Amino acid sequence: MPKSKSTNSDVVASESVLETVGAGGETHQQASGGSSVLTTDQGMPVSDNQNSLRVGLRGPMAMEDQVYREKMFHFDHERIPERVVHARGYGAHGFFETYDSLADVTSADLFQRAGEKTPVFTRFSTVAGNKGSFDLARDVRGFAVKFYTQEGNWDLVGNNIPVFFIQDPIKFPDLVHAAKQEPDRDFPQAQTAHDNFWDFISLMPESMHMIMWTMSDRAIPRGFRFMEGFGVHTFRMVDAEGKSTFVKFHWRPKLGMQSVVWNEAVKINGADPDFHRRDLWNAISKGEFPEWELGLQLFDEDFANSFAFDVLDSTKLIPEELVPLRIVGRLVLDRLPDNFFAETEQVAFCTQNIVPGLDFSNDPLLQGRNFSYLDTQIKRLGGPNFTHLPINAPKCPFAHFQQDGHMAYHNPKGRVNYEPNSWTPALGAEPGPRETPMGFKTFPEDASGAKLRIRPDSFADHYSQARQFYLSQTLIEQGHIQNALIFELSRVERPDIRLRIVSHLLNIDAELATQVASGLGIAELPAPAPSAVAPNMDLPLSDALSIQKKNPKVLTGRKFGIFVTDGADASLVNGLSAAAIKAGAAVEYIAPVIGGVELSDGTWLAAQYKIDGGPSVLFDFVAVIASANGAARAAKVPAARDFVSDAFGHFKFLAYSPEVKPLLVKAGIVEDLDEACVELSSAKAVKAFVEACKDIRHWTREAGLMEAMNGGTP
Ligand code: HDE
Repeated sequence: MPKSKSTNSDVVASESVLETVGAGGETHQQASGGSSVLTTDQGMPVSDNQNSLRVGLRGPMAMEDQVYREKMFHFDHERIPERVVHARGYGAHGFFETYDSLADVTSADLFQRAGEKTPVFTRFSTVAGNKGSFDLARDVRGFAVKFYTQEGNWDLVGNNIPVFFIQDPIKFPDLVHAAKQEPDRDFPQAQTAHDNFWDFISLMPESMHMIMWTMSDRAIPRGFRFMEGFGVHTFRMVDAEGKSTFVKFHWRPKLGMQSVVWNEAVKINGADPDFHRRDLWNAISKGEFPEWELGLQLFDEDFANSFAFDVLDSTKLIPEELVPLRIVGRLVLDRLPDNFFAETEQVAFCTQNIVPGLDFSNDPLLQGRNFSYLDTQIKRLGGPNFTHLPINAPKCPFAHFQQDGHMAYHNPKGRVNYEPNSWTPALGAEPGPRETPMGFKTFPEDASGAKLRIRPDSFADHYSQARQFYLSQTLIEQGHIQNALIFELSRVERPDIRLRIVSHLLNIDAELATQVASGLGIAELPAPAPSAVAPNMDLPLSDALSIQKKNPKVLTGRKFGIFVTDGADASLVNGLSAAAIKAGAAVEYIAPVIGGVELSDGTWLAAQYKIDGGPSVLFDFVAVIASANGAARAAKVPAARDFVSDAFGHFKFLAYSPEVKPLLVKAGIVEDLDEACVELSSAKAVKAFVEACKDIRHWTREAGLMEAMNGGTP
């Protein structure tokens, strides 16, 4: 049966919009703005966006259909290459506010005036996974900040871990190849638990310090808002007189650090693969702007020479106890991008982007990065003009003679495109910009020596700081590192690789190596790996390296999940919710059906989640408040049972109304309930429960569990 031709009368030309297009030189108004007329890229109004042009009712398509061809051509080219590493990321705009003038150490314009606000764009990322991977991979997180200063863009392209895997940039492609999917099978995605990664690591002892960090809870953060950030390398600050001071950059989250536990991470990835980006989006949308303070470790050449490790070696850090942080300002993220692709995807961070008053050090990784980032942006963004994109363009005045290339958006005006030149307005042309003595000057460091492919002896100690990090953790955190290593290595097929890793662990801590070996069923410990220099077994411990020791004990930014059923005690629900909100937390409700529930006093409570879609892994603390009937029914529902048993298994604080006991019985936890599982029998109990939640997790429960499993040491 021939089909009848449908017409499109939905899109009606609006004259007022047509007038706007073309006004003020704006020729690219998008059709997305309210009632605009839909046009082609060329600005031609489109009469039918539902049907392509055909010959007759059932005949072939006419290739003449330029509207179809343009639309499909554009669609076919929508993707740009994703980043080789850090492909999955999420960004936000904000500002950096300088607390006090830093003129004593740097002439950098953004640090001169107390209260000065510099606009920034920040992008957080995972490293190994592809763009569509999940957020809670065990991985390093990128923490890249573009400061749009009055003297040009400064990109501080850091991570949430202060050290790195390798010492020489020539190893970076090998590291990344080994970490990403194996090339024949293209899996596993976004995880290092596979042979190639651990094979490479086992042959690169310099990575051992970083491995301690990536196996720690730092690699499974609760959200971007709960992470520290680090510039990693030693940089220089240079003052107006040309005096140089070495500097390491640290970001400190106002909410404190928090991580999830591994089993939780695995489940979050299923329940909400966008857990981190959603958290950032929600926080900024609600006006709860995430904030970090910038801390500097400042030191001079004398300190650098006296320090036991080379400050140019990115596998080492300087403990805060040795060089305390000078807090110099705050970063506030207060605006979401208008468009993910235009901003977050197209932002091009380059470590080479620094400003007068800052300089590089000779850290080989930093020097190597300075080539790689520019190079990668040309590939990703298709040419040298990526600074013409608004997200990458400086926000200060700029003038240069760069011209042409793909997509040149603002070539210099006028006759003169070279320098020096002798043009003047009297001769008929503007001479264009000139260099200034105030411009960027490289610190005139002495540099001489033979050209060598060599690693200095000062880079040779690969284990001492790994040991320092491991021993500085709480026993619980040490247990997490052991378990992470056991898990990762249990996914490695080749026993010789597992053994090689254990041989390195023996140089870090005998107990760590023994626990991991036993978790892997290795009956006989291998010999310790040969070590270029004997590790220092006595480095002082550093509390600053532990997440748990730094718990700020606040509920701000945390999320309470309250599972309610019809008939739930209204005063209990309202009292708990009010106490949690007063303490700074957000409250969300989970119910048997998404519509919500009728509470005991007849009021209606809307729910944000149906129980199957709102597992307890999405919340920091949980409560179940149910009627007797509701609890009995919930006890039959696997998702409701998981809600409480997972919360318990993830060492969360758990509160419940007295009627909920049958659910706890069915969930198999009733006999194990401890002081962090609180029956809400009174208003006092509610208050005490909310107060106790400030511990964030009840680690004692985990200690007991470990003791039961190990028959001794946690
Ligand atoms: Fe990167 N890194 N990296 N990296 N890196 C990239 O640049 C590279 C390193 C970091 O949100 C790439 O734009 C080399 C350390 C972040 O857009 C690439 C070496 C640190 C981001 C690249 C390193 C980082 C990147 C891929 C060893 C912490 C994401 C896409 C010498 C201090 C930035 C891109 C964003 C991205 C190269 C090591 C952080 C290929 C060669 C150390 C946060 O250029």
